[in-house]
Amino acid sequence: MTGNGRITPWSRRLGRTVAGAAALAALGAVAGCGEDSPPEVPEGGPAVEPCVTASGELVADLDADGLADRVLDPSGAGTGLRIRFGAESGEGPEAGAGRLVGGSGEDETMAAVADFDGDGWFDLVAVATGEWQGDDPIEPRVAELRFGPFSREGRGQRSRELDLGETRGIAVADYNHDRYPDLAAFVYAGDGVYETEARLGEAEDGLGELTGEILQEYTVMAEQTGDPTPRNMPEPGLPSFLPACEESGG
Ligand SMILES: [Ca+2]
Ligand SMILES: [Ca+2]
Repeated sequence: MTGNGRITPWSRRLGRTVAGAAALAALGAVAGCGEDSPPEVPEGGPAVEPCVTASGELVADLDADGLADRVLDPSGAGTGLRIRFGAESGEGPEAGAGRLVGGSGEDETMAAVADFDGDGWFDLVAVATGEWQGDDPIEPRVAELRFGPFSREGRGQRSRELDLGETRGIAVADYNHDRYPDLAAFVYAGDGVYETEARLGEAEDGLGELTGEILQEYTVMAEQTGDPTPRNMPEPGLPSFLPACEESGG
C-alpha cells in the first residue's frame, strides 16, 4: 500500500551495498590508497623531455609512468583543456578539465598545466566556479595548485589553495621572464568589470599571492561590454619555457 511496503529485501541490501561502497571509497580517499592516489615520484626525475608542438600542445610525462602525455587547450582559457595520457604510445585515456578538476557538474571547470615551481614535474591548476550570480563576484568552489606528478584523475602530490576571485578562464603565461611559468586568471571583478590578473610562478609556493605591485604591473581590465569572454589573456606562455618538439614528418 505505501512506498515503504514495496521495498524488497534485495533493494534494502542494494542500498546498504551502495552506502558501504561509498564509505569504502571515502576511506580510500582518506588513506590515500586506491586508484585516486597521487602517482609515485620516480627517482631521477621525468623520463620524458617536455616540449611544445608547433600548434601549442604540451608533450610531457604528467603522471610519471614514463610515457609522454599530451595537453591540448583549444579554448586558450583552460575550459576546453584535455589531456591524452600515454598519447604517444597509442590510444591513451583522455581527461577533460571537468574530470581533472572534479567539479559538481554545474560548475564551470578549467585547468592549466605547467611546472610552476620549477622542480621538473608539471603541476595542475584546478578551478571550478559556480554560475554567475549578478553584480557581486562569487568565490570559486575549487581554486588550487596541485603539485605534480598528478594522477589521471587530477590528484597531485600535495595541493595549495589559490586566492582567486570569480575566475572564468586561466592560462599559462610568462609575465616576468624568470625561469618560472606564471598564471593568468580571467576574473569577474563585479559591477560588469572583468580583468586578467597575474600570479607569478616561484620555487616555494609554486604560485605567489596577488600583491599590490603585481596588481598594478600586470592586471588588464576588460572593456565593460558585459561580454564574459577572455579577450585580454596574454600570449600563451609555455613556449618561453620549453623547447619546440621535433615534429616527425608523417
Ligand atoms: Ca612542479
Ligand atoms: Ca615567471
